[in-house]
Amino acid sequence: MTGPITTERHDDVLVIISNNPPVNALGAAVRQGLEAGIKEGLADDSIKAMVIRCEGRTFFAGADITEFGKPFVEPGLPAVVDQIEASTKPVIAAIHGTALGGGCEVTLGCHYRIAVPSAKIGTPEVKLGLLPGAGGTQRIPRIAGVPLALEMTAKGDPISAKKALEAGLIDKIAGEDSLIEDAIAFAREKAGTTDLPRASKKTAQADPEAVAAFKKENARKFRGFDAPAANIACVEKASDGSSFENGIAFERQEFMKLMMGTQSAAQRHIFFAERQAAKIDGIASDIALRPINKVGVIGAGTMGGGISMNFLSAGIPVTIVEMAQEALDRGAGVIRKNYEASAAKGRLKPEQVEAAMGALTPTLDFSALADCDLIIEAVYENMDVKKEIFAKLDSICKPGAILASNTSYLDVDEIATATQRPQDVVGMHFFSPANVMKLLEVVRGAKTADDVLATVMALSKKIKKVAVVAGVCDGFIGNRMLKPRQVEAMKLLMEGATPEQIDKVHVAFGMPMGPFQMSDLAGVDIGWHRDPNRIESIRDALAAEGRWGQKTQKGFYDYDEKRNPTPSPRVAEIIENFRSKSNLQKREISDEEIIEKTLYTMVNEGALILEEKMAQRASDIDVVWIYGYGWPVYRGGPMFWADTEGLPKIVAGLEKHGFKVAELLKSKAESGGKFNR
Ligand code: 3H9
Repeated sequence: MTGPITTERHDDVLVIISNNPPVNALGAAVRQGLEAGIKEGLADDSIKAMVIRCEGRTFFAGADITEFGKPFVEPGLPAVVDQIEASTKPVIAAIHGTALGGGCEVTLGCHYRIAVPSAKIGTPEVKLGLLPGAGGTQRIPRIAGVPLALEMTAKGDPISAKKALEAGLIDKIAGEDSLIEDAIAFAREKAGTTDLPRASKKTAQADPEAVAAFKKENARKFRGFDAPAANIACVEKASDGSSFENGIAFERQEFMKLMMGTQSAAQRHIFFAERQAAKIDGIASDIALRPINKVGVIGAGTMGGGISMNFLSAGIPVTIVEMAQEALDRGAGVIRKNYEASAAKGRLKPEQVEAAMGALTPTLDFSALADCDLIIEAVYENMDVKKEIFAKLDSICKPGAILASNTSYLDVDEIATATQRPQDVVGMHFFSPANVMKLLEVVRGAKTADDVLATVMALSKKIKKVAVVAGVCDGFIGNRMLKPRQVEAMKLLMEGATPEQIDKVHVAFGMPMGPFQMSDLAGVDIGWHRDPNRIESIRDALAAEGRWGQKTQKGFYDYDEKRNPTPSPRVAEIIENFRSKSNLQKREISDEEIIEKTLYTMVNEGALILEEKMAQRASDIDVVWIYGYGWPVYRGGPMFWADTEGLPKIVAGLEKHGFKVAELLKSKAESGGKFNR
């Protein structure tokens, strides 16, 4: 046999081996090979059982997503899974790494499953806006029951081998290093079995209460998404007394609906966009990286503390420096409290809390940073202060240490001028709360060395961040695009919209919150304290009255003790005052106008960012907005969304309101192009 599938005889056991790097995706050649492998095993009388296993780092990680949307090549995965299940000789799945999606479904077609202890099994299709479309929604509930099937399909998180064993999704745990031998021995044990267990022949018990509870519990998480409900419906179908064939027909119908929809296209776009973001144009992927074994953080405030936790959690020791003992103690105390809260929720073991805290060295002594490989400055946004710190770092830090600033908008090149080593300076813009938010904007200065950039990008994966390279410009990618949105939202207030109306439009769009809810959360007073006598805007007026947002229980909204917002009559008055002072007439503002002014302008700014090469690619901008600002993943990020809406429509909307349209956006709209291919 040629291609990614080969077979190997071990006396009476035929081992069917997939070798399709990097993740053994079930592309056409793999499916054809599997089909042929099973036929070979069945045709040979000396073969009594078969084992399916994979080479490389993982068992099949699912269907080949790159094939989606392309012409279909026989055989389909459902047919291959059915063929395996129908085999009259036992077929055993030997699982290592992650058996995901179609890979999990292949195992469910097998009569028996054996896995190493570190293996994970799951159906993450929902995260691609899909459902397991090769029988998974029908076989999982039949083997493991409705509640687990709901968890696995509609939420998509994989389960451990141990949990899979308990649930019957695997039959045996192999030795971590003896999977092949153990699987062959297991196959031999099962050779000759005539009544082979077949998942399709089992029945699943209906569990309407579990379904109702699951829907209620996850309503918030599933808001706006099509795929979770489709997964749930399929699992219900598997347990409502329908035949397996009818269940499969229903699964296929729902799968195709999702596959043709815009949500899955958006979610698949983000899957690849996230991986693409890790790649740096013009830098070889095998460039030698600088070792990062110890990290220094300057500033033990909210940002510094959160940043430190990322490294501590990844097992990298952190030295955290502050100016005053009290601030240092408070910062270290908050870190401990956060870890203990995670432990209380069962997410960490007490010994993990102690291990993380044991790797933290709080100090007032700047010179303790001398042996750090990476130092991240996380003090407040003031150029002079930052330059002073970088000059100090230049004199203390060892040669080759990477000097990073967590600035969210300041000029990294100017910061670098404070040192004699601008090639070692880079921006690392974490998002708050820095221990939770997945996005990291890595800011490439004019002189940042290639290996510095590559090291920081690789490190970000280690600390479980999704990193995007940004150029030096005001606000980089994310905050730069946020600005027109905020500016236009404020103008709309002046013209007659209310904060509630604007926020509602954004929430209905799928954002976790609207611009004014976000201001209240972040603090209406940000930037105002520098000049508290200034009352030039609605925002200033709110800040001057102590309406600083959620922290003072009033901002653009009034809040009760539980932080529930209600529209504020006082805010309406303040807006009215400003409106009359500006001689503006209040008018009706449509939801469509809100979208055009607040979201189309973001797309326009995104186009400028691309024109200026401040982002490497449009999909990077999408990643920033998904992971940094909660843009709904089912809309694929602002640039993907613009493509879906149609660029001529975006241009027309911008021109209607007199905005200057970015050249790139205009030319793409005229030529029928798109930001993302
Ligand atoms: C499905 O199965 C549908 C069926 O139910 C129904 C069919 C009818 N296809 O993530 P990594 C690439 S839907 C194609 O960096 P890791 C990935 O783009 C599928 N390519 O590695 C990257 O390429 P590059 C359900 C894929 O070690 C490279 O492999 N399954 C696929 O951090 C390495 O990936 C899933 O949703 C794929 N299925 O993580 C699982 N998967 O090097 C999706 C990966 O060019 N995959 N690639 O950038 C994953 O979750 C992770 O890749 C995995 C490994 C955990 C496996």
